[in-house]
Amino acid sequence: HSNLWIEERYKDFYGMRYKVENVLYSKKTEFQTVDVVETKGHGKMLLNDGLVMVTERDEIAYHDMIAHVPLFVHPNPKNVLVIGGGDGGTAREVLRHSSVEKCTMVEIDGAVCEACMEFIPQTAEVLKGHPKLDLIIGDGVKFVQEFQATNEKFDVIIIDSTDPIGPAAPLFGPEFYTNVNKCLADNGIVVSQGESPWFEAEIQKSMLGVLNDIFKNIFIYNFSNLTYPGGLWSFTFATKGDIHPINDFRKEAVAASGLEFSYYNEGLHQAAFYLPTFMKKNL
Ligand code: AG3
Repeated sequence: HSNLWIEERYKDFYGMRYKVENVLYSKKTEFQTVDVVETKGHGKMLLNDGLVMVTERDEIAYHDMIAHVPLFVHPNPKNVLVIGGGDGGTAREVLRHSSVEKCTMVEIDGAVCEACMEFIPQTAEVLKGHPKLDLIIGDGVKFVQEFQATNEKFDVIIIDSTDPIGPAAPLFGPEFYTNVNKCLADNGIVVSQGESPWFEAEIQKSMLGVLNDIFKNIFIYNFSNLTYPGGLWSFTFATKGDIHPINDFRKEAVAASGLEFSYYNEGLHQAAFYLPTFMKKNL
């Protein structure tokens, strides 16, 4: 019997190992290596360049928190943009909101969508066709540059990226966020995958600095999952107008939506913004 394990190496000092039952997909694309494996304990798992992006067991924590936090703060989110998120999990959660009329998703690597549609329908079913989804395979950096020529604006923009190495690196810089800001409506919100507070304090500090120069209010919030290095992970939250993620949180809308969540709830939404002391230094 096979004794295959996969390991995500974090820098040169830490690794997380998973027993693999089956390798389902493996492809070297123009951007990265994309693998889908069936694990023994975490269900199907997507890795980009050997880094765990999604597992069936814990993806809900990430996708609930990246999508529902901004969507229950914005007063009336209708037009949403997702950059990255090729597995479909973020778009899936965005599209559960009845106020949302259109979700545009811009993923740079079509192979990620293709692999997930075939092997991880839990997140990617929505990509096979949803009347409100506009799936674009293309470069998000270019997209936000060019989109300004239209007179459309987004209410919420979600940056569901990989780590700031490889194809996602520009998604952490000032030029990108200047363009994101121009694509937002007046009361718009941008939420971004914000890396590990334990291991990447410097990256978080630099992200918050970039956002602070461009947006009105900036915050960082946490959630925990099973598979990202260190378990505790962050999202940044930045607003174009004067919106506050707790004071303007539409609490009543959570129950009124009739949606059921297995991770997200009213209490967690608020608690997520209360930070460990060492993180406050970066704000
Ligand atoms: N986005 C990737 C989060 C970063 C994971 N980093 C790591 N494993 N080193 C996840 C995409 C989910 N839609």
